[in-house]
Amino acid sequence: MFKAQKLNGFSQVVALVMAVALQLLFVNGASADWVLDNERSSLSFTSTKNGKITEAHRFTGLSGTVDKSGKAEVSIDLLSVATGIDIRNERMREFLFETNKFAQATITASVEDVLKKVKGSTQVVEVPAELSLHGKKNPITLEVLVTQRNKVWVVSSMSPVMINASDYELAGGIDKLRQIAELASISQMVPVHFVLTFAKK
Ligand code: UQ8
Repeated sequence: MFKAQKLNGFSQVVALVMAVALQLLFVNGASADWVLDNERSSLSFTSTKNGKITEAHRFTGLSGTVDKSGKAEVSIDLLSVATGIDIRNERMREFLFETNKFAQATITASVEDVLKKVKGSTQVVEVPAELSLHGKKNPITLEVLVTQRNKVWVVSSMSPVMINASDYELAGGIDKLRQIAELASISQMVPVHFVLTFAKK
């Protein structure tokens, strides 16, 4: 009697584990049909100081997914900021992005119509999206060139996405960087460019 009960209990645990595993498989399968390939993607931005010195920078840590229902999400690891000067990277993490509080920026969009329209072709489309950065969330419009071929989606900016630092409470951080570097000015308008590759999972 005791033995049978113990076996039943064990079987129940096995059944539960299998059910959870199956559910995880289903949920993952449904939520990530295409996964961002960081090696074949890039996201860069420029800064302009003293009204005349423009420099290009990038984030090296990108991740993201697009599922069949068209839910797209891209995360930017703000710790991965790469300006070519280590001390500047550190200052941007600490005083601008405040990565101890806001380690990532995320972009979300519904691209169901784009997936249908572009399948097997290359087209320019406008994608309404939402950018969450430094604790602030704002709508943005992305004008992108989208190509779908051989189980891969490539999405690139046709025109730069213009970010106004004050929309994300980053104006104070930029001023702090300006003071530390003893500069007369740093532009608050920041153009962002990207090329993203999503590969079939
Ligand atoms: C299938 C389908 C269609 C899918 C679509 C999927 C989808 C939804 C895709 C999403 C696409 C996507 C990823 C879009 C991107 C959207 C955007 C806009 C993301 C935002 C990215 C971001 C976080 C950008 C940064 C923003 C920002 C406000 C940056 C500020 C930059 C500035 C102004 C930096 C100042 C640098 C500077 C001049 C510092 C001064 C300085 C210092 C401090 C220093 O220490 C130093 O060294 C000693 C210097 O050098 C001498 C300095 O110059």
